[in-house]
Amino acid sequence: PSRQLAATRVILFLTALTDFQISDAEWEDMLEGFDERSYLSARRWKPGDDPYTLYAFNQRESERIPSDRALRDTRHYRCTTLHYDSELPSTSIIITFHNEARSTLLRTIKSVLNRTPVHLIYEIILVDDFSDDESDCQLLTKLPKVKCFRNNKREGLIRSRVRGTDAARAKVLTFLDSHCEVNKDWLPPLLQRIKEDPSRVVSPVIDIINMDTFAYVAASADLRGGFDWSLHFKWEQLSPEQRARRTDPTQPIKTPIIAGGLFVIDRAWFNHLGKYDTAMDIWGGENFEISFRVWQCGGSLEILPCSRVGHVFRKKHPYVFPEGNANTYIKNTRRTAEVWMDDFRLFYYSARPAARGKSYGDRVELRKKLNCKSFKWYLDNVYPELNTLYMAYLATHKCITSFTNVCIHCRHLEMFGKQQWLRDV
Ligand SMILES: [Mn+2]
Repeated sequence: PSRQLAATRVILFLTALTDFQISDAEWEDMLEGFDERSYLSARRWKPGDDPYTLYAFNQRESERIPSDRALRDTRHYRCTTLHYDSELPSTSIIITFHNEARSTLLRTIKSVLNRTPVHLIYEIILVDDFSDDESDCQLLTKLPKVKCFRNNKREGLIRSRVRGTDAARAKVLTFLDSHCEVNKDWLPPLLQRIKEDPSRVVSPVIDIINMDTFAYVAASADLRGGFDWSLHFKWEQLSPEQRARRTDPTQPIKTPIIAGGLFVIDRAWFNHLGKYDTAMDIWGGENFEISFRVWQCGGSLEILPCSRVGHVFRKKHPYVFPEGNANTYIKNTRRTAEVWMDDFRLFYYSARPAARGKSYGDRVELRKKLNCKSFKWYLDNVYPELNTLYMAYLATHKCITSFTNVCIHCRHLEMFGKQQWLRDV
């Protein structure tokens, strides 16, 4: 066994030097060096237990499915005719998790190792956000390219991701959720767009892994990220006009906001833009903050229909928020509204009255330093649909259509308390 270990070390060392020269046989040996059966059996679902209790998805079904199952290629057929540069930057893949099911975490990693050209994976960085069992993460470092970092207290998604990015060494960062499966050729389209323009932040189309059956289902490729004034994320169908303009279904879709779980960004650009707001807790709202920041500070966000990654969508979070789910979301989104939305934050406060009076800190200095554009610019150029809704409302209430004059001229708004917001925020 010790000779085997030494051999594995030599292989790992050579791998680091010469990724291009790994043979398929060597790569398979490295994958087989991980004892998957004992990893999974140590924390299996037990007959009689409710299979939803621990993870809010069907743990039993997930464990019945192999870590390397075949997936239907859900892309438009024209995607298979596209060509990508033979030299693309490699990426550090960052996966943060807290008490993830071993079966889904492993399948996320195995799908990456099985469906990505080896030389494009610089490393896979796991950040274990203080899970109950530290070996969930540690044992996985026997898989090639996988590193494990463990927080010594619960930090939440945002600070965990920053920890992962600070350790990352590749030119490009790829964030994945811990219950995903990447599909065929998922990575080259994403890296290609960033190689051409590092200010782009790109996401795959997120296919649906059914939380009950774990069936892999194609998502519509005609969606983009949208939201309402309460900063509630929603998928939006492209409008008929937008669809009419899309003559080529392989073209990127510009999106006002990303869902946040899965995306790819140039590492230098991520650092330049101020990473994440590390005062945000646990989960939620960070996708608004980074989306506004990218757009307003000179970048762009797009969804690439020829890149597909499946994700287990759940109805609730399987873990607790120490300060409560709603409070955390409000804290995180208020920080976003105060720094990035200018006077339009008033509409956020009207939609979320509970956010008034909450502490939020600020990243205003960062915004000044980066010399970013206004939220008005964002509404006019990136998400006019949100503004239109608001303007239509003003028009029906006989209000002035310029935001700055609203409260002077529009008495009808008083019934919605808008006069009051101006005073108390
Ligand atoms: Mn998720």
